[in-house]
Amino acid sequence: MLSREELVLRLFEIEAVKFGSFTLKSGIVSPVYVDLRVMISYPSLLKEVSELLWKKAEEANVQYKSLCGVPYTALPMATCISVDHDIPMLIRRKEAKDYGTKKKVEGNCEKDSVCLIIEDVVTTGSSVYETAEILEEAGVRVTDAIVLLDREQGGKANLCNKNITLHSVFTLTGVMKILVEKEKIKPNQLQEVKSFLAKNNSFKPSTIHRSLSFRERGMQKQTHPVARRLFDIMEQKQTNLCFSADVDNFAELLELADKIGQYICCIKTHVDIMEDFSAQNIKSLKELSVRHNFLIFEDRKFADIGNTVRSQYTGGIYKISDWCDITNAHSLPGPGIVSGLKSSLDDKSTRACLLIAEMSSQGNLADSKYKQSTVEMASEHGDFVIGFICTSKVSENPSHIHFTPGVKLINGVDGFGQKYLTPDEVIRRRGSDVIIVGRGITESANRIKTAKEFQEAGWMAYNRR
Ligand code: 5BU
Repeated sequence: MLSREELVLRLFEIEAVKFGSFTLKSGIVSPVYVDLRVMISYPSLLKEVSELLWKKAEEANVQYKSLCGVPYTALPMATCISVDHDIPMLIRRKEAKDYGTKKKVEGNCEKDSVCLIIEDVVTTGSSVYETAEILEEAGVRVTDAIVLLDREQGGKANLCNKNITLHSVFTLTGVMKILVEKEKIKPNQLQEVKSFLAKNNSFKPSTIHRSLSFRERGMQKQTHPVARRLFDIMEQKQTNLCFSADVDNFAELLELADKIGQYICCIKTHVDIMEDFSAQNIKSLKELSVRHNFLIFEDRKFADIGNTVRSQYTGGIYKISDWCDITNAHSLPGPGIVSGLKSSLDDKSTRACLLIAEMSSQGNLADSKYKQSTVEMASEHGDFVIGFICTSKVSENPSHIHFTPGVKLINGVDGFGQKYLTPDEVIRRRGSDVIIVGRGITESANRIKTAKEFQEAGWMAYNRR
């Protein structure tokens, strides 16, 4: 086995770590360049590195059943560990197969078993997190990741925010210190890299808003009045449960709203599935929302050009904008959809919108770039957009509220690909704010008791995070 110093010198020799002036994809000029892909041309070094990664997991006493390398550079490293130590491996596909099973993960995903992620270099931690999300969708849990080189640009803190502990064999400055000692680079190069890293850190301390209470988030200056009302209701009634009242008649909907109103902060409707829509029925729902203090959210999922959604929001037989506090829209058509919706409102302080950043259904097409663009769109329309439909927290802005559908008391999938997660997973682990529950309540033999159970589970998860 090579010593740590010898290994660093080898990495320097094969130019896996280079110093100078490099223009990165982002346009930023960096004094350091790391590319561990070259290692596959040096099998004995690859074996040494893999052994070090495995040892790191041993030292940290990580308990795991399988391992998975982040594609592509860490794949051969994970394979070496798997073969040398007889540990089952999983492979994350970069693209889901478009034929056959559409699997995103290959290998035996034993439900709820822990999978250890192996990575070559971590900068922001996003590749590790993306891999963890896909593994978790496949049913395994991720608690830890081992990386050969931490570039110290916020990845560890970002992953910690997502409840993943990152263990690194080397840090970039640690590698450089060895190279300075061995007189391969000059001390001023180390200083230069240090100040580059400090300036280019992806961890924003604002992320501490995870621990801000709903009340505090309601009090932020930029929080929209509708979001403020919702945060207030949540704290007052101690509930982050939004009931998805997917029934087809108002007698049932009004009865449910009356019976479980005390446990919810919001009721979600699909007005176009009601058999008996009428202004009078909507008036009755409004009255119940005042009596029990909850908001009304029409899950209309607008998806057209601005001019059309404007008419769909205000006109037709439903006149949605007359009665719903919150509605939602796809970001797919671009910002015109938001401008169109809000242009119809005389008073923007009483109506608000959630943008759909991702859906709860399997195989939905929202990738991380789509999510990111949706968050940017929301930020440009803070006078109307108050948050997102998503499966985990997407925005660091404490004024934004995250709503997550696909919630039941146990994980699972329905017959049409709706994926269910538990309140604890959604609120505590994934950092969302509000659980949306439909059939978890409507299909229960005792709907009132079950609604209370969801309210308690959602609130407990909020208090635990
Ligand atoms: P369920 O019975 O708890 O599966 O109902 C979930 C509700 O949330 C249902 O009304 C859906 O139309 C709605 N929904 C969803 O499930 N997933 C999404 O991504 C969005 C809405 Br957007």
